[in-house]
Amino acid sequence: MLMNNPESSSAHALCFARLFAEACRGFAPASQYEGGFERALGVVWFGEPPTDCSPQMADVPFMSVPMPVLQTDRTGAGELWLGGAVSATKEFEGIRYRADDDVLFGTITIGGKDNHMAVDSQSVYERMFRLLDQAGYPYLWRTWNFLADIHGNDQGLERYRQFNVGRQAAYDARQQVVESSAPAACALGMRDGGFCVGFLAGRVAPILLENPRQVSAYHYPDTYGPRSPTFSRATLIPLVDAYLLLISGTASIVGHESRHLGNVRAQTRETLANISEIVAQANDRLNDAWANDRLPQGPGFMLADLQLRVYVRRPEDADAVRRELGVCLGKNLNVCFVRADVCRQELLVEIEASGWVRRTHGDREAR
Ligand code: 3EB
Repeated sequence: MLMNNPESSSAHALCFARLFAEACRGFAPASQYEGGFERALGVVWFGEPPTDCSPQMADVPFMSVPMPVLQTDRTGAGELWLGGAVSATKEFEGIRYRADDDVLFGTITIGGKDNHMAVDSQSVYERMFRLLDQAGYPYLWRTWNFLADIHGNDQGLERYRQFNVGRQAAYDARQQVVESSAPAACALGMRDGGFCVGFLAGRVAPILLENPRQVSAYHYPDTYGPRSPTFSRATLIPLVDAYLLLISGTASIVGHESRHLGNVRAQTRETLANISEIVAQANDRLNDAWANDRLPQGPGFMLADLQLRVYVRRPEDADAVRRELGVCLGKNLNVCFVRADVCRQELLVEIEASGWVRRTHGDREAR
């Protein structure tokens, strides 16, 4: 199995490793992981599912998203989230999940294209909140939302907008203040399947980040739908020995308006400008955190070091996006391309990113 994240060897912190299809035939040997698959919390997977899973791996909560992976050398790709002392897989109202002392990963797939999207999304989010409250991981850090036929009409409203109606209703029912609880997220359309959601939740509150270049999504005007999307631009999570940065799906939106219609290269550059701003916001908060920990200012997040996933609407645009990324960030990128429908029709590309910095650096005793 291929892993190209050096952090994945760290024994206790939550981390993830990139998985590739050719390495995942068999999805083992576990010996290639320190601690093997006992540490596996779950998998987020795109493209053709791996064949011949080892029994150990087959039990891991596995979110299989039927979106084509746009790489010539592989038919499937994803990431494996690793925790510390991870529980056996459990089930709660259709959600399969695993947890360790700090974090819970869960995934659920329901419905089909003909279901009412608002009902499905409210149901999934309510189940998720019930699980988080009962299991004691009250803070939602990240959600991945994938829905079939995202632009389709559902009782007079686009399915993505119905999805937002249902998601907001679940937040209303939980009496949560969206501004202080919305997770990092992405929401994309696929050709097949129903509605699948994956999520990470934890015992510590994430630091929620917004982007000054963009109106917060939960404050979008109602021209984008009767209820706003419920997500933050990023979450920064203080783990025991690292800060984890989870950047939401980010697109060519400035203020609340889509920019560079029809121009995928310009959309890519605008998206990178948005992500850069979010990274700068994260580094500001990191500096506050180092000061709090009485540590010298440590290294910050760097865009070119993050793990990226790029969703493109038209497969033929992937090369142009790859070129733009190369120009802006260099050639040594950790990036995976997936074909998907971005939630506004005019958007051609959306990029999400994640990364870590160590929480302790220099003298570990200096606390
Ligand atoms: C945007 O900025 C682009 O509905 O959860 C990005 C990330 C987008 C998450 C969501 C939507 C969502 O509005 C779309």
